[in-house]
Amino acid sequence: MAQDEDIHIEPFTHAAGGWTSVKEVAHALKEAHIPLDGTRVLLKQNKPDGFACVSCSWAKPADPHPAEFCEHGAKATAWELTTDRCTPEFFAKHTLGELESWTELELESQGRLTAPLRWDAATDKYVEVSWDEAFADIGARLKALEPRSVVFYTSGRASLEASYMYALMARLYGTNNLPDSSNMCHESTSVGLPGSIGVPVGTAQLEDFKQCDCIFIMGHNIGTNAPRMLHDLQECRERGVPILVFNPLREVGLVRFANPLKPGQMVTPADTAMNTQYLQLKPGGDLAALTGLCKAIVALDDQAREAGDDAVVDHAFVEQHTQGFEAFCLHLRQVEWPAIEETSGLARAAIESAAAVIGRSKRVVGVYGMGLTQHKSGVANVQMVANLLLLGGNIGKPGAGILPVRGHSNVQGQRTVGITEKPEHVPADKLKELFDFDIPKDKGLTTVETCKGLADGSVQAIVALGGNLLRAVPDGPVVERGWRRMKLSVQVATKLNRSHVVHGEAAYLLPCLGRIEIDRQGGVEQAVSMEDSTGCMHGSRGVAEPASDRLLSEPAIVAGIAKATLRPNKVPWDAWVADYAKVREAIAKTYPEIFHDFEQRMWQPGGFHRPLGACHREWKTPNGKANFIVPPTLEEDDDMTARGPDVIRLTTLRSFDQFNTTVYGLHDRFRGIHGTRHVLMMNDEDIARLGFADGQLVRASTAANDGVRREVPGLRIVRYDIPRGCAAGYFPELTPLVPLWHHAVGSQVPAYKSVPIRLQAM
Ligand SMILES: Nc1nc2c(c(=O)[nH]1)N[C@H]1C(S)=C(S)[C@@H](COP(=O)(O)OP(=O)(O)OC[C@H]3O[C@@H](n4cnc5c(=O)[nH]c(N)nc54)[C@H](O)[C@@H]3O)O[C@H]1N2
Ligand SMILES: Nc1nc2c(c(=O)[nH]1)N[C@H]1C(S)=C(S)[C@@H](COP(=O)(O)OP(=O)(O)OC[C@H]3O[C@@H](n4cnc5c(=O)[nH]c(N)nc54)[C@H](O)[C@@H]3O)O[C@H]1N2
Ligand SMILES: [Mo]
Repeated sequence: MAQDEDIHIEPFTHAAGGWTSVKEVAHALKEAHIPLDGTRVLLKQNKPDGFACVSCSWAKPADPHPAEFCEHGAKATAWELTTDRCTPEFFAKHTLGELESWTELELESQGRLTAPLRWDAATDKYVEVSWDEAFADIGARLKALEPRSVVFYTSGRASLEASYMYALMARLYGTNNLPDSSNMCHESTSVGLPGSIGVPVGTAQLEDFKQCDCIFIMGHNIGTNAPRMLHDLQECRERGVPILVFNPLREVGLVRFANPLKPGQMVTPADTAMNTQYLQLKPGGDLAALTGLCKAIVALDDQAREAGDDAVVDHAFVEQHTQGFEAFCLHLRQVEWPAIEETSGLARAAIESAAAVIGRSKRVVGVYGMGLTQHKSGVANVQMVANLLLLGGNIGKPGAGILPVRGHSNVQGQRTVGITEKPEHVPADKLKELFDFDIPKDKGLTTVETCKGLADGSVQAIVALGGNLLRAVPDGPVVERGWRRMKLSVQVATKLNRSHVVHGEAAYLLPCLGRIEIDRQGGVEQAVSMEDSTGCMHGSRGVAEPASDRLLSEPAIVAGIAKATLRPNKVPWDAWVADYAKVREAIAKTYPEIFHDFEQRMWQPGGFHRPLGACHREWKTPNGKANFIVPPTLEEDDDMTARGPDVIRLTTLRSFDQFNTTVYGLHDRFRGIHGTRHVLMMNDEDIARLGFADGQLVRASTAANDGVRREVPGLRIVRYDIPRGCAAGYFPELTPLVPLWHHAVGSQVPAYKSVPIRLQAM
């Protein structure tokens, strides 16, 4: 834990971006021991002939700026290109038992993994093995297991090529157990939107930002988590486009932004006010706020029509394209304002004023992130955003649309090419035609179900293509106990993390090339591809020399495991590894509508967009219409067990200095919290009401009456501008407070954004 003298807390009074951002990029490179070469690499980031950034999934423009990267992207690049190495010599010095007490930052800071490793039971250490030996033993162990007891997890960074091969391997092996990080992230979107508008992903594209006349942003911290989007938003603000923000915290990037790519803004202190209305709702208050917005829009429409003015609802669109409008309106009319105000934490007048802006606009883009999806009502939240947009006909026309901002740089693409536990989303006929096998019929495990399976012993092995499952999932300690009982864990990774250190009977840690590195197969440089948040596919080519000559690429590792494990099959694994274009050929044959002429189109500036019916008002829903879906409740967690004045609702989020479970440092610059991540941001009045003081250390425990003790001690209370009755703190430190059963109805995305907790003085 940080020493008191290292900790300081002071509000950040500048704009996001600006000089600080430029200085930080240089600092990040220096800290990661990356000399000048790093700058050369950064100039290739998000360029048509370069590599797709390994940080966020924001769109890559067709006409990129010479420096098309942000401070966070630079940091992620630096983190991957570091000259620090975590070698077999390091592991010779440390038992895994010892490494279990290391923090995430300490583990990852050892640098890039360099050689394939096998856990040696006699010494409790990772020892180097040859790739052939590793594959052979993994294959033998997997063959001895029941396919349904094996899980193939993916974190959203692996390319379309690696992901397609991985999914194919799992299905040939005999399981649809293919959960990925999306199960903890935007699965609420993938489950919610098909019923509403017939697509599993967003419809808005970069072009739409140029034409929209209103934007609302709910539950996404753009300044930290998709910073390049600030440039698009800034251009909108400069055109006078109103931006409405719904967020419990006043996030700096959503308040003020100085563009480091615009010299004028760097020389003068000028910056852009990024929002026109900031609605600080309670965590979990979104369903109520959205209901209020829709209710107010319908009321405005009633008034306008009575007065003979232009309608506010797009009735022609509603009539021609949608179903369920009347039932939805009936629901809206029945919900009372006091309930909306109480549940959202927003005043009716504030909601009405936002509704007037949205209702009067002709081209609205609705942006959202984890603040909506990671709730018990995550699916309903997403569908409610769709409802709001449908009222104004804001789906399927230029300048308008829904925009779920995805997490990992290729998480959306992995789902597109078969990483899914749901067999109905896989073109079984095409796979049969191409590879002459029937995909397994049983539904596979989601991430939450995988954790349950670990806890009850039914999951006996995990193969993970990236990620840090143990630190990302709820009820980590329970899951960890199951993890230790597993027969096998195989982790494909770039850097060391807790999911590699905790292990079962047999464990392998297989180091892979990162996306920024040159991937040579038989001397020929290979390219890979990804899908961004706006459904555009891009080619990506590594530019840096690999961290070690013992690394293999992800496709090569997948092929290695596949060949050692699977019965004879029709997949030309070696030919694919020798030439990734052949994998793309197979992807194009499996999904011709999306990926035809893949090889030529992937280098198109701006990428190529996947066809989405909703973008041109073709609704691929069961009834052929866009649907207004009435939410089952107004409240986020109406069945949460514990209530009472001492129970507050915790939302867990990312700091400035992290990428998910990868913690770069202890600073959350924009929130002004330095030197510690063990904090609880709380409202002044709550601190006093509960008898605490600013800076006091407390123990948080989950207020769920299920007999399980979940606690995080040593949390420092930080006075913060946040609504009453709630608190915010960092993931992954606070993740142990989230119960595994506390997840979104329908999508099983853990409700990381609203956990009832109690506090106790320490
Ligand atoms: N630099 C960096 N970039 C990243 C990541 C990273 O860790 N670091 N992670 C990547 C991944 S995998 C993802 S999924 C995305 C995540 O990006 P975000 O979706 O921004 O995720 P969070 O940081 O969890 O924060 C969510 C935002 O929602 C707000 N919020 C919390 N609870 C609620 C609520 O109940 N309602 C509303 N309306 N708002 C709420 C928080 O204050 C915060 O501003 O970013 C991706 N990009
Ligand atoms: N409390 C709480 N918990 C959360 C969330 C939250 O908001 N609150 N957010 C959830 C969300 S949105 C997500 S997406 C998950 C994230 O869950 P994961 O995707 O499982 O976790 P990451 O931290 O992104 O994974 C980091 C690890 O990936 C490996 N890695 C990095 N690059 C590569 C690569 O190129 N190839 C390979 N093979 N490995 C690589 C490194 O070893 C690194 O340690 O966490 C979820 N957990
Ligand atoms: Mo995510």
